[in-house]
Parts: sequence; C-alpha cells; structure tokens
Amino acid sequence: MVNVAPAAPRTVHGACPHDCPDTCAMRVTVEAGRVVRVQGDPDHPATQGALCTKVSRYPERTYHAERVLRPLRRVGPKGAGRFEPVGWDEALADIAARLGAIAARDPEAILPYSYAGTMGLVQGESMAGRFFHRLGASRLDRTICASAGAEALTASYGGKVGMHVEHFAESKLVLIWGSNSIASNLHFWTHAQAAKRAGAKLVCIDPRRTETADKCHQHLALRPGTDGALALGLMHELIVHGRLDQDYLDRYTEGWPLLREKALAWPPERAAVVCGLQADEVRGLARDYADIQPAAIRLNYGMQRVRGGGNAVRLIATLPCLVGAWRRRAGGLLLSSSGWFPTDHAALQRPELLAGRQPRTLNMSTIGDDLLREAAPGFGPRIEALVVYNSNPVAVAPESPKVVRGFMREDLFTVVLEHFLTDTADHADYVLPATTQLEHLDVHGSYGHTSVLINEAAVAPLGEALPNTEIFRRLARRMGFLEPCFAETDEQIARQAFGARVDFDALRARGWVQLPLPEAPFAEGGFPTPSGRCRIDAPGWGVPDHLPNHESAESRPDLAARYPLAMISPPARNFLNSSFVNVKSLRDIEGEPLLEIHPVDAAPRGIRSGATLRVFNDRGTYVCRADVSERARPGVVNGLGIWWRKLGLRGTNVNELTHQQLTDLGRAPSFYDCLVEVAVDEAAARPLG
Ligand SMILES: Nc1nc2c(c(=O)[nH]1)N[C@H]1C(S)=C(S)[C@@H](COP(=O)(O)OP(=O)(O)OC[C@H]3O[C@@H](n4cnc5c(=O)[nH]c(N)nc54)[C@H](O)[C@@H]3O)O[C@H]1N2
Ligand SMILES: Nc1nc2c(c(=O)[nH]1)N[C@H]1C(S)=C(S)[C@@H](COP(=O)(O)OP(=O)(O)OC[C@H]3O[C@@H](n4cnc5c(=O)[nH]c(N)nc54)[C@H](O)[C@@H]3O)O[C@H]1N2
Ligand code: SF4
Ligand SMILES: [Mo]
Repeated sequence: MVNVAPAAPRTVHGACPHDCPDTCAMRVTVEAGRVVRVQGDPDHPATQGALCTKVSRYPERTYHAERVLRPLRRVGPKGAGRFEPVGWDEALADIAARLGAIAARDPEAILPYSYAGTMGLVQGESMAGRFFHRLGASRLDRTICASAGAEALTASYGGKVGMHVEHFAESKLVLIWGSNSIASNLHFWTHAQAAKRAGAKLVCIDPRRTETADKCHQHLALRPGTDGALALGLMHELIVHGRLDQDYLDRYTEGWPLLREKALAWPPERAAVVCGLQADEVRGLARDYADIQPAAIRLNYGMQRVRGGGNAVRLIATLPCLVGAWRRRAGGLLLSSSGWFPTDHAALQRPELLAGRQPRTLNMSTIGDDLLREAAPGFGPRIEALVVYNSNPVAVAPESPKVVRGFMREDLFTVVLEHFLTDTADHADYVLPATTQLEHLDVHGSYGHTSVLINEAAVAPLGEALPNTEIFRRLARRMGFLEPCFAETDEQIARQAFGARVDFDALRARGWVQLPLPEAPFAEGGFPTPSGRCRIDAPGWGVPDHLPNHESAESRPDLAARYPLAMISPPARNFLNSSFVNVKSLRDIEGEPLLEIHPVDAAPRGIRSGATLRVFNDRGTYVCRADVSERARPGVVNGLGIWWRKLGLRGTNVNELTHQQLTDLGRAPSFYDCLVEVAVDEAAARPLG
C-alpha cells in the first residue's frame, strides 16, 4: 500500500461481482474517500477496457439514496416492508437467540438461501458456509441457473470446461446458441465481431429475434425446448453425407454407435417439424457445420431452462466431436469455463464442521412449495427460519404466488442481508445492511474466461454496512462458535480460495492472473473423464435424447388447448436478473415490463403495442405492456425479466406464471417451458402508444 495525500485520486483493482460470464476486471477511481468512477481494465484480455452500461453505473448503485445502511427490524405486518432502525448488537443478539432456540429443537428447520448476487468466493459461501455447517442447518441445492447444463457437461466432458473465449475471434463459423450475447455476454460478442470482420459466418439459434440475432448472418428461430431435436437432425445429416471425423470419434469418444442409431431416426424433415423450422434450414446448417472449419459453438444457459435442457446440452456438446472441431483452438464449444479454476471449496466452507451430521438438502428452485410444507417423513421439519443473502427469491424463484405465500407465513423467521429493500427484504423480520463490491475484499474465478481476479476494498463500508463475512463472523461469535476458522480475516479467506495454485501477491500486484492452460484443450482427447474421452454414452446418464417440454402441445394437449402460447422470460439488457431494477437511469432505458408478441398472435386478440395485458395461466396473472413485434416468433411470447414486483404493474412480475417442475438433469427450474394465454386488460384505461 502506498500512502498518498487524502485528496489525490487513486485507482484500485476491482472485479465485477455480478452473475455474468464476462467477470470484468475493473479499475476503481477513488477521490477523497469516494468512488468517482469504475472502468474496465484495459490490460485484462477478456475485459479489454470496457464495462457494460449497467456496471458503468455501479457507483450510482453503491451511493443510491435507498441503500440500507443500518440494521432494520420489522414493525408492520409481514411483507409490508415497514421497519425501524436497530443497533447491530441488539439485532445480532435477537437473531442469535431466535436461531439458537430453533436449532436446539432441530437445526434442519433453518435454511440458508443464497445465490450469485455476488460471485465473489469470499462474500459468497465462505464464512456463511462455515456458519451453516457448524449450525447443522439444512443444506441448499443451488440450482436456480446453471445446474442442468453443468451436470450435462460433467456427464459428457467430465467437467465445466471448454474453449477459451478469445479463440472465437479466429473461428470461421460461430454458432451462438441460446445466448443473447450483446445483452448478457458482451465480451464474447467482441470476439464474435472480430471473427465476422475476418470473414466468419455467424448463426444465431434462438426463439427470439434478439439484438444479437439481428447482427448474425442467419437466425434460426426454433421453438423453445427443441434444441435437442435440432442437434439430432444435424447429426443425421453429418452421418448420411459421410461428414464425420471418424478418427476423432474412434480415439477420443465413447458410446457413439448408440447415439448414431438414434440420430438416424431424425431426418431433417422430422427435426424441422419439432423445431418449427424449415427442413432446408436444418440441412443448410449441417452443411455449414461440416464444411466450415474451425467451427465454434457459444452455448449459453438460456437453452437449458426447459425440461430436456440437460439432454439438449449433452447432444450439442457431442457435435464438435463428430466433426473433430476440437482439433483446433478456434473450434469446439464453450458453455462454462468455471471447471478450469482450482477453487478450494472445502477450505472456504469447511464441511468438516458438520462433524458427521448429514442435514437434508432442499432445492432452492422449489422454495415456493417447500415453505408451504408441513413436517413430514421424507421431507423433515417444517422450515422455521430462512437466512437470505446474495439473492432475491421473491422476485426470481419460479411460481412466485407460492413463494410470496411462504414468505408471508407469520411463523417463519426471516433474516435478509441486502443492499436494498428488495421484494424479498420487504418480507424480512430483520434486514442487515451488506457492503457492495466497492466496500469489501474478494477474489473471483469466472465461467466465461480463464483468469483469476481480485477485488480490493476501494472505500470503507458506507453507514453501518458490513461484509457478509463479518455479519456471519459476528453471528458465529454470538452463537458461541469458537473454532479458529470463525476468526479468520477476509484476506486469510481470500488466500485460501485457490491455495498455492494462484500466486496471491502476483494477483494483488496486477489485479488478475491468467490460468496456465492448453490452447486447444481437447485436440487429442484429454477430457477430464476417467478415460479422457468424451462420454457420448455416460455411465449413469446413458445416451442423450430429445425430451419435449413439460408444458407443450405434445406432452400436455389439455393445457395447450387453454394456454396456447409458449412463454420465455430471458434477461433484460439493462438489468442483471433482478439487480439494477431500482437504479432509475437503467430502469428508464427498459421503460416498463414488456411482453413481446408476434403480430399473428396479437391480431386475433385485439392487442396493439402499448396495451396493458393480462398474461395468465392456472398459477397466476402477470400484468405488463404489449410490444407487438417480430422479435417474438409466432406461438411464442417473450416476457423480459426480471422486474421487482413492487416496481412492476400491479405488484407482479413474470414469475407469477412460471412453475416449479425441474429439468431432466441438475434439478434446475424450467423457466422457459411455460404455457400462457394473453388478453388485453379491460380494466386498464390507458391510451395506446
Ligand atoms: N444484461 C444481462 N446480462 C446477464 C444477465 C441479465 O439478467 N442481464 N443474467 C446473467 C445470468 S444469471 C446468466 S445465467 C447469464 C446467461 O444467461 P442466459 O439465460 O443464457 O441469458 P441470455 O444469453 O441473455 O439469454 C438466453 C437466450 O436464450 C434464448 N432462449 C430461450 N429459450 C431457448 C431455447 O429453448 N432454445 C434456445 N436455443 N434459446 C432459447 C432467449 O431468447 C435468450 O435470447 O447471463 C448473465 N448476464
Ligand atoms: N423468469 C425467470 N426467472 C429467472 C431467470 C429467468 O431468466 N427468467 N433467471 C434465473 C437465473 S439465471 C438466476 S442466476 C437467478 C438469479 O437470481 P438472484 O441470484 O437472486 O440474482 P439477483 O436478482 O441479481 O439478486 C441478487 C441480490 O443479491 C444482492 N447482493 C449483491 N451483492 C451482495 C452482497 O455482497 N451481499 C449481500 N448480502 N447481498 C448482495 C443484490 O442486491 C440482489 O438483490 O434468477 C433466475 N430467475
Ligand atoms: S455485468 Fe458482465 S459485462 Fe457487465 S461489467 Fe459485469 S462482468 Fe462485465
Ligand atoms: Mo443465471
């Protein structure tokens, strides 16, 4: 640390904390104890000096007038969002007493609920994990986003590994599959554009005509949940036209003959009917994929939020093996790179504090049902206390009518660690003020690139805010947890995250450290499976297949008769999940909660752009504005996410409509597998515009 005059600007190394594959390296400028600017680190290979619009506004979020800066205790009825300030000592004493009393009866009645509000390894599951392990609380299955794809990659490749993002710049064919890269993976898009300038063909595979689709050479607007059928159709063509790299298949994969049999039953005509495409589109894509090398696939999590999402990822993950695309560094596939990082989760979370106990595991994606369940054999005790951090489940979890009912339970004790009074915090008994990324230390891996980043605390915590770690440290002390790991500082924890495998001092000096990895990781096999081969037929998983959606005309004709439109709810460009919805400058760009609907679906329902709509099914009703647009394909409506309910229309958001049925692999929610009907809301008298 260099001492400088207090008023002189200084720059510290930061990392974007958000759940985004790009994990940007930031330079944070501090003047007179206040952050005045955040910028992308120009030296970091993935960031290349640029942050997205949202995070360029990070100081606006940190210094927001509505930041929670003191502990708050509920005074009004549950869910009313009425609180009084209370001192830290009093809040922690009461919380420790309440949790202690429940734990004395059964610690499994306490559930932590957290996700990736920050992706930091220190402010994520380190001290929090230790606390809940020591307590013996129920464990949380963190499935809400990526676990179908993650399990699929593990089945096929042995881990969450793939191409290096920068090599897409050298690809000649880039399939952007289930990804609105311009909105949610901007730094990949930079490489895709470089490839395009060098003559590459870009193909977007997405039910929605996104801004990314607009800029690709070709857009295949398939029906949601039919990606597996498309992959099988492509395989059929590669087989019958003799375009397989048989040498790669023989040496570096196992189980192909079984999938080959299956794929032969999927001529392009069959795939096209299922996908809602033309047979020639399937044939043309297969031809391109065989002819144009190196060919690279940027798969993203958007395509696995359906019943068959895991199987679809496994089918697509097989394609680069079929044509030997892995032989070159600019060929292959990237869904996640997080498996490349040598993260020491056990050091961070200390599972040994369970001391032989095996608490139950509850799935975060079924929190709606689980909060409403009574004690039962096979389930265990009723949930009596929830401790929420790094997540906003009342807005983001599926089937929110049930989630809200659960959070409204008078007999549920809820503590929420937050920056703001979110929809979830409104339902708390205590809200504890947490620091933002500018106020605490952290270290980060990434799921879109391959360098480790550090985030130094740029300024002291605002008001009485504390880092998550410090809140759990103090709570542990109150509960009488005396193990030395509860006294560790954030820096000690940060040093353990990657152990000796990352030079912490080098990380501090530069802000990031590139992992040493092979350029073309699977050019000669070397998949992290026991055999080193890609498992097309994986023990315990079998051979992948196309599975129709939970809610589709095929699987539920009864439902499709009443609710004929499929709805997807992908991210809005200027929000990050439900984060930033309360930052006015960004909310103003998004305008209002919108449903995109194709003119052929809008006309018979008398819907014009700007009309207030009721979007409904048996689970609930979402009120939003119509955007009649060819961004939606016929038969599919796009409800852009994820608004705070209280900032939406009539206190609703799109998760009023989604359900809690899980994916084939990974026990994940199937947000984009949802049937609805849409009508103009007659109650709303508002001029069209
Ligand atoms: N601006 C912004 N960036 C974000 C986020 C955000 O909310 N806003 N969220 C972050 C998070 S949490 C994640 S997990 C990542 C990745 O999150 P993803 O969910 O992958 O995000 P996108 O790439 O924006 O959207 C996925 C795309 O998949 C499309 N899609 C929906 N259903 C299907 C389908 O069945 N098949 C196919 N082929 N496509 C389908 C949608 O229309 C959308 O364009 O993005 C992160 N980045
Ligand atoms: N319908 C529909 N629903 C979806 C999705 C969809 O596409 N459609 N996407 C799903 C996906 S991919 C995901 S990942 C989930 C995301 O859901 P969440 O993980 O809940 O993500 P956010 O909505 O961004 O909420 C994160 C919260 O953490 C808080 N936070 C941030 N940093 C810190 C910190 O350091 N300490 C504490 N205590 N709090 C902090 C933020 O203020 C914010 O309120 O939503 C899912 N829900
Ligand atoms: S949200 Fe993504 S693109 Fe934006 S700054 Fe963070 S990591 Fe970079
Ligand atoms: Mo996510």
